[in-house]
Amino acid sequence: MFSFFKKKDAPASPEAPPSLATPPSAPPPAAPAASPPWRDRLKAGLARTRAALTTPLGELFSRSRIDDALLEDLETTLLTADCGVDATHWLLDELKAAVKKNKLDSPAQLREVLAERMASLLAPLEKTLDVSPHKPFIIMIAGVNGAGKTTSIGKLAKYFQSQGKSVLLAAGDTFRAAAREQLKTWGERNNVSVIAQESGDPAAVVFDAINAARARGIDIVLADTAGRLPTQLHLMEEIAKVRRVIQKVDATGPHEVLLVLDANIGQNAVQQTKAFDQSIQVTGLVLTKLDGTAKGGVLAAIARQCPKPVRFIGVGEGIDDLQPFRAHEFVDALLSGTEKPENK
Ligand SMILES: Nc1nc2c(ncn2[C@@H]2O[C@H](COP(=O)(O)OP(=O)(O)OP(=O)(O)O)[C@@H](O)[C@H]2O)c(=O)[nH]1
Ligand SMILES: [Mg+2]
Repeated sequence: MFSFFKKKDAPASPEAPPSLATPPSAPPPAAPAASPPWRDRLKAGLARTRAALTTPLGELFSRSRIDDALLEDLETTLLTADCGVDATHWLLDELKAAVKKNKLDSPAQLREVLAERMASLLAPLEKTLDVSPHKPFIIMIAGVNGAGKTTSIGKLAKYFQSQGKSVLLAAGDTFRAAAREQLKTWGERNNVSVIAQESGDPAAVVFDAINAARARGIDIVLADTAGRLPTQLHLMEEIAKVRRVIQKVDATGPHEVLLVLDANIGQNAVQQTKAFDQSIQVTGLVLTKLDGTAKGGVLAAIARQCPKPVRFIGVGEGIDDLQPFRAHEFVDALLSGTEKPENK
């Protein structure tokens, strides 16, 4: 039914980021003729997280009463979904306080409180990216190898175009010719220009792209960069230089520094966010591959440990599988199906 579930042979999300010598990613797959509504795709995408959650949660919430055993099992479940120790304990403290204060005794009520507290935890991360203050609005994309940067740029180009904005792509991943080709393919699919150079310096490519965008009156520049690990200090210095060069061309830029995180990496997302933030001052996150993971709870860990606006979330490889993050919708999708069965 859903495009990304059909692709049984779709490249598996890497457990560990591949090295720079990783073979080029496959070209973007064709968009489905008619996609199911986003809400359905989000729910389907989060099915695995929910499965990790629902088996125990469904069971927990259909128990007859709230007791210590239930709260302990809930703690394990939240940790399994990668909420992290800090967020899990915060949530449990909140739940225990609500149980006491409101004299709750039914697990169904506990589910309601969990949904409500989870939503309030994630709500501060919901901040729409406003691209109107600058023209061109310069967005720099960073992240580890294979996180989904280039694919997200392809999806973002379509998204911004659908908002009536013109877009230009900068092929700042100059490590591999295939990376340039991958971006060009997305450019063709979206009918937008891609500024690339045969070889050389990513900062120079981005410099050219910003000037081209100015000359052409383009609204948004999306600058791709090569994947890198925060431990690769020379590469972190290189991306910091890209940032500095952008600032030289436009003293107000970059207007957004998006860190792309693969949801499969779970708790590592917290470390990556902190490390990239230190080098390039991250202003927003894109969380990809929520369809392939049992770890959607990582957003709760991010909310507690390194809060940054989650601008977009991705639940598939298709061009429409990326949307702005909405906390309530996310929590609904995460917990849907965990209601206490009617007849119990
Ligand atoms: N299932 C799924 N796959 C995704 C998602 N986003 C990206 N991918 C896939 O992840 C793989 C890597 O994506 P890329 O966009 O090439 O990642 P990248 O960060 O640009 O990789 P490098 O440039 O090599 O560092 C591709 O096969 C994408 O199709 C997503 O939300 N869900
Ligand atoms: Mg890439």
